[in-house]
Amino acid sequence: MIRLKLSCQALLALSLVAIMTTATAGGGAVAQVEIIKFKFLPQVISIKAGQTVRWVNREKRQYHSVWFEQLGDPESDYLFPDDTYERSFDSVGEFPYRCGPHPEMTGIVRVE
Ligand SMILES: [Cu+2]
Repeated sequence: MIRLKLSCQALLALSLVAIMTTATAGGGAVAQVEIIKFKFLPQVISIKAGQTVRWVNREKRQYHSVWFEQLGDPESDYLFPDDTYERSFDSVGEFPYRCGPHPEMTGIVRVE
């Protein structure tokens, strides 16, 4: 019984890995920005209208946020290490954003 439970968990973990790999593989609907050493990387990301951007905090300890202040968005929740935030973009344009606690941390989403 215990054995069966374990293998179910292993299967679930494997399928989660598969799903995540698919989502981040090139050309998918989700573009990824990593947050590391107080920087958004890439700092400028180009996507197609309708695509989603996912921010992932890769810091060891530091939290950050993603805030499209100029769009009138509320600031995201604080992203602690390994936390993610997603936002999709339907209209073409250049959308600057920043980190709430660190105003010098900025990035741009360019929607084509
Ligand atoms: Cu920050």
